[in-house]
Amino acid sequence: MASASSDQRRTPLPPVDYIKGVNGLDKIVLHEVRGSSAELYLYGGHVTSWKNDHGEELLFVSSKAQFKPPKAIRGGIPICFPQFSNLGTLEAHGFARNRVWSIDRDPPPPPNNKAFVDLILKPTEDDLKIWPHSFEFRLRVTLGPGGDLMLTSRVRNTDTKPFTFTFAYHTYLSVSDISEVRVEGLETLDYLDNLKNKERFTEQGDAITFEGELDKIYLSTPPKIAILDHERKRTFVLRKDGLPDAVVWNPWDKKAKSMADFGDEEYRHMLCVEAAAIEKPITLKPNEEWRGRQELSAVPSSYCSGQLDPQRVLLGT
Ligand code: TA6
Repeated sequence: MASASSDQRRTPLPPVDYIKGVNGLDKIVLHEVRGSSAELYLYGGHVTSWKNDHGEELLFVSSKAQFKPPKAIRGGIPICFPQFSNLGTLEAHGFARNRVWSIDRDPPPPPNNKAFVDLILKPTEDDLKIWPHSFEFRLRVTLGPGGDLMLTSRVRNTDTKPFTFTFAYHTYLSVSDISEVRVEGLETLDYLDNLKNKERFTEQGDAITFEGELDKIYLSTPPKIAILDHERKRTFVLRKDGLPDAVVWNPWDKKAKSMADFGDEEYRHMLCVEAAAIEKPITLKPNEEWRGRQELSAVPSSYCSGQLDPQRVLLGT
């Protein structure tokens, strides 16, 4: 049998595929030439997969995720807008993650040599009944040449009056085992503890490790946070802009068992680190636009009994 020509072997995948995903939901796949990929659903504007050039999945999606409106997909990167909260009259964490977004066929200037897609969300008549503010939300998902995953949200006030919102990229990272994980970059910061009635505390002076349920909103955090997975010798670096806060959440065993769309033991293999704007809600005047960006990269870390210098990771040196 004739072997594929070298050209055929090297024929690159189209950078963007439009296919059907779970339950026939519309899904977009971004490919990067060295083999990295990302996937997102129009439902929720929801990134559900980010793989490195070895095809390793870097995000966590629960095996019990329902992929069925109106329930948000459990895992990946849910978009929390127009509120980050389980309180109030809106659905928990707002309604953006429970709506079908459309593809922006006339995107602003594309990023050079990167695979990307632009999605757009505008409120329906029903949405305006529960949140009476007209807006245009453009989400750009980009896969960079090094496999970095970037999400850029632009929210424009298209109404005649100001509105205020809070926001988070509710990112679920895949980890070997939560006991192997530490988070650098949030030391000594103030945080609101969701497990203690959102009371304000100050974090201790060294890395965050995990021995039980943790649900904290860190305030005015640095633009870079490192999540180190000792077992996999992998460090996630989260860079953010326009998002001063960061939520860190692991449900642990009891809360895991209380979630129907989350496996009882899955808490061991995930950690949420969420670039957010919560403490100081964002107010937009008519026609004003806000931009919130997060970039995720996964780097090999020779993190073994302190060999990795977290400061070097955070400072990017
Ligand atoms: O980001 C942490 C958090 O606010 C937790 O309190 C927990 O409720 C989690 O979000 C999941 O929320 P969800 O609405 O997606 O079940």
